[in-house]
Formats: sequence, C-alpha cells, structure tokens
Amino acid sequence: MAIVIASDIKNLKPWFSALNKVDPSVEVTTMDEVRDKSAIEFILAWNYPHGLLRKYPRLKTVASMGAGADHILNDPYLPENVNIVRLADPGLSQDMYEFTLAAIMNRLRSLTRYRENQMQGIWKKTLYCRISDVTIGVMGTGAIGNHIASGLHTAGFRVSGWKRTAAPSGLYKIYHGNDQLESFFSNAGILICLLPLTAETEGILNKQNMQMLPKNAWIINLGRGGHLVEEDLVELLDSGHLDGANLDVFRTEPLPPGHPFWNHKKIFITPHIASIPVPGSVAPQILENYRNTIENKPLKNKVNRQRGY
Ligand code: NDP
Ligand code: OXD
Repeated sequence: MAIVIASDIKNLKPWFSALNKVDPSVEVTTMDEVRDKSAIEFILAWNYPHGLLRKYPRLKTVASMGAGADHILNDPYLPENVNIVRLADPGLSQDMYEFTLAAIMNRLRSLTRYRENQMQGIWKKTLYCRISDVTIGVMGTGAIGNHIASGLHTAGFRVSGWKRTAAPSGLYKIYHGNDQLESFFSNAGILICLLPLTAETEGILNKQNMQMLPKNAWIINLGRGGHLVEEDLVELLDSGHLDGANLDVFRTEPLPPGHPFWNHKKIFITPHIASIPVPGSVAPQILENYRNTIENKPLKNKVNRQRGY
C-alpha cells in the first residue's frame, strides 16, 4: 500500500517531504517508480497522462493536487467507480483573494499604465476610481469565491455573487442559475470568474454574456481557460465594450508563442499563479483521505462526478 504521485509538476520534493512529515509510515512514490501497481488504492494527481489510471486495478481514489478536478474528470479513460477528491484549503483561498485584490487595485489606480508612461518619460495624471465606486461580480461562490467575495465586501466594495443553486444573501447579494445571470452581469463593473470547468460552464464567458456587462467592464478569469471564448473577448476589448482583462488560466497552458493574447494592450497575463498549493498546508487533508480510502470511510472534499465539481 502506498500513495502514488502522478503529476507533471517538475519539483515534487516539497510534496514528498510534506507528506512524510505528517505521516512517515506512509510510503509515497512516483508513477515511474511504483513497484506493484496492483497494490495501489490512492493516486495524487495533477495533469497526469490520460489512460494511466487503467493500469491500477485496485484504485479507489484519485486526489487532485489542486482545487480543480477538471484535469481528472476530462480523462476519457477515468475508471467508472473511482472516487475523486480535491483540495479545499483556507491558505489557498486567501492567496486567491490577495491576487484578486492586487489585480483590482491595479485596475483602479492604473499602476501598470504609469509604469508604461514612466518608460517613455511621460508625466500624465489621469482620474482614478475608488473602492466605493465599483461593483464586483463573483461567478462561483464556493470555497474560494465566497472567501474572495466576503473579503472584497469587507474591503469596502459592493459585491454580488452568482452560483448554481439558490442560497440566501448574507454579506453580499447572491444570484443563482441561468435565469438570474443577466441581472448579475448587468451590474458587474469587474467580473471575477471562479467557476469550476464543467459541461455547463464551458464557454460561459462568451460574447452574448459578456455584452450584458456594463460598458468599460473588466474581466478577471481565475477559473479555467475553457470558460472564456477567446475571440469573443478580443472582439469586445477591441470594440471598447470591455476595458481590460486579467487572465491567469488558458485553454492551452503554457500559452503558446504567437497567441494573440500575448501582445494585446488590454490583456494582462499571469501564468496560472493566482495561487499555488502549499504542500505543507494541504498534506494533512491528503493523508486523511488516504486513510479514509483504505478504511472505506467517507472522503473529504469529494467531487460529484455527475455535477462535474
Ligand atoms: P467549489 O466547488 O468550492 O465552488 C464552485 C462554485 O461554482 C460553487 O459556488 C458552485 O455553485 C458554482 N458553480 C458550479 N457550476 C455552476 C454553474 N453551472 N452555474 C453557476 N455556478 C456554478 O470550487 P472552488 O471555489 O474551490 O474552486 C473554483 C475553481 O477555481 C476551481 O475549480 C479551479 O478551476 C479554479 N482555481 C484556480 C486557481 C488558479 O490559480 N487560477 C487556483 C485554485 C482554483 P453552488 O454553490 O450552487 O454549488
Ligand atoms: C487549480 C489550483 O485548481 O491551482 O488551479 O489549485
């Protein structure tokens, strides 16, 4: 019995050390070094080669090394009865909040533009927006989205959220379902996407929906590249309906050389770093799910395979 790590992450050392520190009695190995595949019940995975899981006949659980599980769910060879779990970590949610706040404040105070002006020796004052001027819309108010929406509310922004199922509004107003999408979009001066990528959310940031945003709105996509219809974004930025976009996730990662996003003046690219899971912080929940798997107990942060998140 062991945990197998199947991942394209280059440096796995911090993951080995963190898991080992929490429980030195659990053997942890890589997909290349595993000795007896027929004894493996638990795989820790991030962007593993599809088809790999079929080689593990006793596999019970695949645990994502991130918050998203789409990289597992879109494996065409995913065995039918395998459980999927993902990370939900307060530290990761806080990192996402800090990234979001930085992106929003840069938008409000135009810091990047001043840096560009500086490089050309330009001294030019422009008007700025205040926190109290802005309404933020958070798409997906789950573990991360709710943390961000609550934090932004506390920071003084007007905030609304949109989710799949109905819920009472608390700190911020909550919209739900496709029927309320237009009301939600039409007020969002800055739209933050924190949805999981599912059959229902694929392409949700399309021309028809983004046109419902107020003129000069700004998009921050931290969910997945598949949420965004890329050419629709470029069209709405070029027509002036949207004023800019921070994109942290892409349909193809790394973003291919020559992609039109690279040189677009209104697009700000970061390489999927809104948050990076900290192995020491998430190792306890991984090992708890490992033990629960071998003891046939209920799992934490289990993904609903039908729902897709
Ligand atoms: P959760 O599963 O906790 O929350 C998902 C939220 O999305 C829920 O509020 C859910 O609604 C809502 N949702 C799902 N489907 C729909 C739909 N069809 N219509 C409306 N709302 C929907 O996920 P997390 O908050 O933990 O993570 C969200 C995503 O963030 C991840 O899947 C990943 O893609 C991305 N992420 C990106 C990172 C980065 O570095 N860029 C880092 C970490 C995560 P309901 O509450 O009704 O169920
Ligand atoms: C993700 C993550 O799901 O980095 O993107 O956790």
